[in-house]
Amino acid sequence: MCFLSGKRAVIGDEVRWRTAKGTGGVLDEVLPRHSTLRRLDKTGREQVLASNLEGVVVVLSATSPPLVPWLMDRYLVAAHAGGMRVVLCLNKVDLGPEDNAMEELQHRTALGVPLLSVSAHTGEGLGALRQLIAGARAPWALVGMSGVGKTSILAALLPELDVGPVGEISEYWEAGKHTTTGSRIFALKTGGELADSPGIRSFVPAGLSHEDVRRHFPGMAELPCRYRDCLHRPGEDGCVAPEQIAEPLLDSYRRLMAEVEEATKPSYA
Ligand SMILES: Nc1nc2c(ncn2[C@@H]2O[C@H](COP(=O)(O)OP(=O)(O)O)[C@@H](O)[C@H]2O)c(=O)[nH]1
Ligand SMILES: [Mg+2]
Ligand SMILES: [Zn+2]
Repeated sequence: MCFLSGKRAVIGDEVRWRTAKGTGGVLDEVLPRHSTLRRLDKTGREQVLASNLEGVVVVLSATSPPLVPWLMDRYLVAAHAGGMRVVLCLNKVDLGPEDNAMEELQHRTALGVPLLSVSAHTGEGLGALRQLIAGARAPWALVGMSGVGKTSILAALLPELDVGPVGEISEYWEAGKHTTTGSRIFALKTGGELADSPGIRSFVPAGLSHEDVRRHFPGMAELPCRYRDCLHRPGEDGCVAPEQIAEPLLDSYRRLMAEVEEATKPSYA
């Protein structure tokens, strides 16, 4: 692990570094990030979770653990706002469908959000995930709650236990390689690169404006409300969101919008 004046390189970062006696190396510079996934940490400070990814695979399970709709929506908005693609990935389909979860997912797929259904245990659907990853120019990362099966999916995609790490930099002053801390990026034999990530319980996207939320939340940008910049908040004049957006999706949107409003409120301290 390398440190740069207290600032950590995150998964996907491209860095300049040099070898140093007694340590793994010294990190000189984190190169500009093409895309980022950012959230607020527990203390309210902005934290970059990953950078330079093609996208995130939001791993979900319908039961054990149950689907948490608002969490996947936050990943969707944060990743899109940060310049990344998003694919929802319902794992554990071998356990059978669960009506509530399927309905929640359908609200989103109907608005164009891509969904893969897989089972890390039976291998069902993993071909489509391999294909997605093989076709990308940058790594994808598995994100989502603890227990949904991220590590199981990674292991299923690496049956040969090919842990050929992309994150280890082998040449002095070599720039443009991916480095990781804790998590690593794995090269798949079938092409492309994939990283695991630790599960997180809450996700408050960082650095978002109201407009970012409106623009990147599924279905909200295109609504024909009376005012073109309508934020679809409760009681908004001439807002058609309640008629056109499924209630649970609108609730999730409004909850995120309210949180962003709270986070971006000017303080007069
Ligand atoms: N039935 C079923 N269980 C799964 C599947 N994938 C993972 N699990 C189980 O879910 C639990 C959590 O898996 P893990 O990969 O550690 O989840 P992570 O916390 O997201 O990395 C483990 O008990 C796995 O055996 C699946 O496709 N089907
Ligand atoms: Mg895990
Ligand atoms: Zn509206």
